[in-house]
This record gives sequence, C-alpha cells and structure tokens, in this order.
Amino acid sequence: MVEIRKSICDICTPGKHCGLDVHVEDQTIVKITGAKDFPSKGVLCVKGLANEAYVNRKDRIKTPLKRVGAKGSDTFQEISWEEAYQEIAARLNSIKEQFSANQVAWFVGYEKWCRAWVQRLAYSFGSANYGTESSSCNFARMMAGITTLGVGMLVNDLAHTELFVGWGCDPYTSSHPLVDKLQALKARGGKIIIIDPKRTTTVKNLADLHIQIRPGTDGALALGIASYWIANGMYDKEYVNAYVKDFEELIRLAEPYTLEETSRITGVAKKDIVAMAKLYGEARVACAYAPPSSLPHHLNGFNAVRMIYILQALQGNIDVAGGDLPGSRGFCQTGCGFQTMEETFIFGNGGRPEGKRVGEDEFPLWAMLSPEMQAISLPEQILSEKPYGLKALVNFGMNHRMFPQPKKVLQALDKLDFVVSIDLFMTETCRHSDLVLPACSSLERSELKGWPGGFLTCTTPAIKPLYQSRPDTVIVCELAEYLGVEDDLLRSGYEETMGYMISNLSVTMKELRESGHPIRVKEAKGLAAGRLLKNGFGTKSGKIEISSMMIGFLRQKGCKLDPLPVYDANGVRSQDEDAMTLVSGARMVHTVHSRLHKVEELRRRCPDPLAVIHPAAAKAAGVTEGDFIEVYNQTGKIRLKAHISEDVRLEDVHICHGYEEADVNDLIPDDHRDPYSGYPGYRDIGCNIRKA
Ligand SMILES: Nc1nc2c(c(=O)[nH]1)N[C@H]1C(S)=C(S)[C@@H](COP(=O)(O)OP(=O)(O)OC[C@H]3O[C@@H](n4cnc5c(=O)[nH]c(N)nc54)[C@H](O)[C@@H]3O)O[C@H]1N2
Ligand SMILES: Nc1nc2c(c(=O)[nH]1)N[C@H]1C(S)=C(S)[C@@H](COP(=O)(O)OP(=O)(O)OC[C@H]3O[C@@H](n4cnc5c(=O)[nH]c(N)nc54)[C@H](O)[C@@H]3O)O[C@H]1N2
Ligand code: SF4
Ligand SMILES: [Mo]
Repeated sequence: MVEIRKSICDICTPGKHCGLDVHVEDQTIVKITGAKDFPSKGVLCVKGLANEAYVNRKDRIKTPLKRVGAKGSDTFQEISWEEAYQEIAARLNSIKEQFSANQVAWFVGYEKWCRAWVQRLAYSFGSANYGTESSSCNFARMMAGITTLGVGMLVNDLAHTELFVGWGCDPYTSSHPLVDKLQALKARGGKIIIIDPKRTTTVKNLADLHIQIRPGTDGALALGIASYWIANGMYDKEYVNAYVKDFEELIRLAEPYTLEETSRITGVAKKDIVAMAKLYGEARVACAYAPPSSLPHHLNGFNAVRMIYILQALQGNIDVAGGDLPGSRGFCQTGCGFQTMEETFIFGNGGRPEGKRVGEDEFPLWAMLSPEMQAISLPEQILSEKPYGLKALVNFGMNHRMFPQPKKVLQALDKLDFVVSIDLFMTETCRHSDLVLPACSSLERSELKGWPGGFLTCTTPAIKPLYQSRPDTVIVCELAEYLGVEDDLLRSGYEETMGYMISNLSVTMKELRESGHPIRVKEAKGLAAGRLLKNGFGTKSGKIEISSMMIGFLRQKGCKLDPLPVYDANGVRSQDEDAMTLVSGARMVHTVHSRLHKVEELRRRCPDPLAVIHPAAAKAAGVTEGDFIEVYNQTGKIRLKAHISEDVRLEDVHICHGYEEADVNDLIPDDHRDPYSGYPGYRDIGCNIRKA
C-alpha cells in the first residue's frame, strides 16, 4: 500500500527547504509531490522534483569505509560503525595528547542543519578550528551589516515598498519564492532596478531599469550614486542627521565619483547612472537586496555591500515600513521570527576553546566577527604550516571544488595524518580520506526545522536510512561518546539535544511530532519597523556608521583595513594582461553547486559545462556555438563548450562552478580574496579565451 509521508527537501538554501509528500511503498519512494501544509504551499522546483533520483544516486556511500590503498586511489575496505568510531576516537585523542586539540580541524560544507552539533563537538573536543562553507557564502554580507548597522541580517519589507533595488540578484534562477513577491510588487505599480552584468531572466521579465555593470565594480557605482544624491540634495537630511554618523566623511569619499569617473570604472553609461539615481532617489521608500554571494565574491565585495546599506540609509529606508527591517538569525541559519537555544547549545559547554584559529592573522575582521575559522585559508595553512601545522580534519560534506585551487585542497588533505569524511556520496574529498562515513539525506532523517513566519516542525524519516547510513547529528552524538568528551548533553544522544534546542519555547517535541506538519510557534514575532530608530542601532556609536568604529579599533592595533567603505580599484581584475573578466558561479535553475551534476534527469537539461560569451567576443576568437574553447589565465586553464549569447557583456565570460570535467576554480588563485571577509574573488578574475 502506498503511504504519504511528510518530509523536506534540503537540496538548496535552508530558508526554502520545501515540504514534500513522499509516496512510499515497502520502504521505497514511488513518487514525490509538494506538501501543501508546509510554508512552501505545495510548490516544488525542478530540483526538488528530482529528490528520488538524488537520494538514490548510484554513488551513495553504503557503509563506513577505511582506506587501504594510496590516498586518492579509491581503494577502501568496508568496516563496521563500531570499528570506525573506535579508530576515530583513538586517532583524534592521540593527536590531541601528542600535539593539541586545535590541530584537529572540523568542517561542515553547504549543509546547515547539523552545524550546531558539529560546532559543539569541536569545542567539547577542545578545538577552536571549526569552520564551514560560510567562509565563502552569506556571512560577508552579515559582516557588512554588523559593522555598518549593528544588525547581521536585513529583511526586505516587499509588501509595503515602492521600489526594489536588486544588486546581483536573479531569483528566477536562484530563489523562486522571491519572484512571486516581485511580481506582486510590479502588479501594484512598484518599480524594479536590477544591477547585473548579465541580462538575466529577472532583467527581461521584471526590470524597469537594468544596469549592466562591469563585474566587481558595484562599490564604485554605489559611491557614484551617493555622490549624485549629495550634489543634488537628493537624500533624506532629517534621517541622516538623526541616525547616520560621519556623513561628512561620506561626502569626501564619494566626491571623486563623478558621473564620468563612475561610468569609466563601472562601464555603465552616464545616462543610466542618472536614471538609477533618480528612480531610486525619488522613490518614497525602497528595498535593497544585498546578495549572499554574488557581490561578496569580489575583492571589493564587503565594502560594496556596506555601500548598499549606506545608500539605503541616505534615503531613510532602514528600519522603516517598506524598507529594510532588522531580521533575526533564527535557527540553523534561517530567520524564523523566534529564537531557540541554539546559541547556548553551541557555546554552553565552556565556549570556544582558546587558541589562534585558521585565517585569524590574515583576516582580522573575520576573526573578530565570526566564531569560525576562515576555512578558505585551511589548505594553505596545512601546506605551509604557518602559523602552525594541522594534523587531522573531520568534515561533514566537504566539496573540494567549492574552494579556489581545488587541487591544492587535495594536496593539503594528503598531507594530513588523519582525515574523516562524512558524506552521502563518494566524493573526491572522500577518496583522499582515511575513513569515510555514510550520512543520510533529509528524507531519511528526523530534523528540527524552522521557517520565516514563525513555523517549526520536527520531521520523521519518510524512509529508513538507506544502506547503513546515519543522520549527521546522530554521528556527532555517537562520536562524542566514543571520544569521551566532557559533554553530558551531546553524549545523551540526538533526541535529547533536539529537546534541549526548543526547551525555551512553549511547544514540545511531542506536539511537533504528533502534528506532522509545521506549526506556528507562539513566541514568534513578526517583522516590525522602528525598533532601531527608537533604541539605537547595534553599532558601537548606536548610529549607522559610515566609518566603522569596529574596523577603526582593529586599525589601532595595526591592521591596515580602511574603516570607510572604500572602492579599491587594485582589487579588481588583478591580472591586467588578461583581456576578459571571468564571472564564475552563475547559478542554473536545475543545479545546486555540484550536488546535482550526477543526477541524470537534471544533467540531461544541460549536459556540458558551458562558457557563456558575447557574439563579438566569439567572432574575435573564431568561435561558433558549441565549439570547444579554452578559458585560461596565469593560474590555470579549462576546456569547455562555448555558448554564445547577447545577454552578457563583451568583456565577460560566465561559467558555472563545480564541474569535474572543467572546474572553473582551477582559474582562481587562492590568495585572490577580499581582505575584509577573506571571501575568494570567484567573480572578478582576469582570463582569456581561445578555440580549443
Ligand atoms: N567558482 C565559484 N565557487 C564557489 C561559488 C561560486 O559562486 N563560484 N559559490 C560558493 C558558495 S556561495 C557556496 S555555498 C559553495 C558551495 O558549497 P559546497 O559545500 O561545495 O556545496 P555542495 O557541493 O552542494 O555540498 C557539499 C557536500 O555536501 C554533501 N552533502 C549533501 N547533503 C549532505 C548531508 O546531509 N550531510 C553530509 N554530511 N553531507 C552532505 C554533498 O554530497 C557535497 O559533497 O561553493 C562556493 N564556491
Ligand atoms: N538553482 C540554484 N539556486 C541557488 C544555488 C544554486 O546553486 N542553484 N545556490 C544557492 C546559494 S549557495 C547561493 S549563495 C545563492 C546565490 O544567490 P545570490 O548571491 O543572490 O546570487 P544570484 O541570485 O545567483 O545572482 C547572481 C547574479 O549576480 C550577477 N553578478 C555576478 N557578478 C556580479 C557583480 O559583480 N555585480 C553585480 N551587480 N551582479 C553580479 C550574476 O550575473 C547573476 O545573474 O543562490 C542559492 N540558490
Ligand atoms: S531545491 Fe527546489 S524544492 Fe528543494 S528546497 Fe530548494 S527550492 Fe525547494
Ligand atoms: Mo552559497
């Protein structure tokens, strides 16, 4: 008999995690449809509809494995969970004894749901070196928010706005729920500006004004807009007087960004800059979308996001209805409108251990604002042993292709004494590990999950974990036991820890389980405007800081970062002899990073890795549609098919990341990074093309 069981899709960003009706017969998934009683209201994207194929990928790891051949050789022997845990405990505890706990690094990739557990285990073990994929995603914009406004996350109040300003934002590709909201805004007569080097679907379907900017120069465009507003008195003087600190410094900083200069840097025509300044400056209220990655993936990314917030401040759009409102971090990186015990859970067993974290010297602002190591620095530190060497790594879903210089990541793994990888699939990282443990998917596990709007659920497995796989969180709690860490809560097991996580809320685990679908938590608060304006911003000065006092404080201690949101032209297109700019990381509707490249039914939609180039660039290189080309620079080269499109700028090459056959990160030097956040400049690196 077919039974319908509720679950969630965790293929993409945690703010979505759409509800699934999993049709199950004899422990086998026969069909998957959208669950209407979830915040996603029954809608699934093409990726979510492929969950069955994803969960049943042929390369699922079936049992714990121990490497018996050379590193990278794919020769493993099946072992029991008991043997695996015993070996991990013996090896890690001996490294801790002989060297130090900090020489064991802990890492979590794109997955967010298990992070609190892994972080607590790393700390209970005694290591400060816990880090995640957030070293290249999202946290840089939070850093910009914290330093400028004292708030990490802002939420667009789209329901009450007049204008949406989308900086590097293509929700048709990367976030379909936002499309509905933007369509509603248009239907109400609202306007949309999109700043994007590419003529995306969002541009074609929704934009009233498209600013086709040169990649990496948004910070300069924002300074140019500020300069125009200041020169023409087009800003909210009352708001600025009341809430903005150092406005005089902004006047000086923006002054050189005349229309001519801004146009020269950004490649945007003067008339378009004026059109943007007027549409934006004349709107009664506007929302600005500061993206998690498209801008932060530039050497000037952190400051560009700061400037986006500062433009909003100049128009009096922060903390007002229809503008950008302070959000909360919520649970497992999803702003839900309520807080759980997550923070106390992570830090409650003695907090982060002492010791210098990976990347701390190089990226002091990161180190000040994030409890995590700057994980992009991990491979270099392992290889150089500066400021100290590492001995072991335990990782939950580490895709070496997310890093610049992926081959260097493998070299670094090979240098370590002991590597444990926990993943669903047999990845290259797993092949370079000593022990591999099989994790299970969201359909096979029980998990606490919150959504915006105050919703919370606790899922039950729709099917039993396939093969011998286990949920990451269960693995963490079992590891805590075998390692013998002083942590009664973790050692009491996953079920107990989930109960602890919501022990500050009125809802119980029993109620969540019995309900079977998300329920609205009583403690949830809706978004509200005016709290910061009334009580002061969370910065040191209590105001919106043009010159960051936090960065000023670091500067007193010798760090060279400028407290002002400067546009640093040296950072952009560092390889000047290259003719073109490589923009890597464009999302595609049917993929999420590399996790779906091996799902046949999705891969069929676009079988080959593509380099998207302008017709004139193709002509100059003697290339026609579908020809193989080589994209190269001083760092590396890859061979892939050309797709010719008028949607991209003449000078740009757009390539999607994460392909085994043509890994674009081979072209990104690992020291090509934003000095504030440590994020790699995946989207502004010089390159050339030639017919292959
Ligand atoms: N050139 C370029 N590089 C980029 C980017 C770019 O735009 N351009 N984007 C960056 C950004 S924003 C991001 S977020 C990262 C992508 O981050 P990645 O971490 O590369 O993302 P994935 O490859 O989706 O997933 C990582 C691993 O997690 C495994 N996994 C999936 N589910 C689970 C689970 O439940 N448990 C465990 N233990 N493992 C699981 C997957 O099999 C995979 O091996 O890439 C970054 N790198
Ligand atoms: N289908 C799908 N959806 C995804 C993902 C996925 O892999 N696949 N990944 C998820 C993840 S991890 C993340 S971080 C988010 C990413 O989400 P965002 O950071 O919001 O980025 P995108 O929506 O992908 O928008 C990228 C747009 O930015 C443009 N862009 C590139 N460089 C610049 C620049 O210098 N300036 C400006 N103004 N624009 C620029 C690109 O041309 C592209 O159209 O998407 C998430 N959603
Ligand atoms: S991949 Fe699609 S269905 Fe799955 S969570 Fe993301 S948007 Fe929802
Ligand atoms: Mo990301």
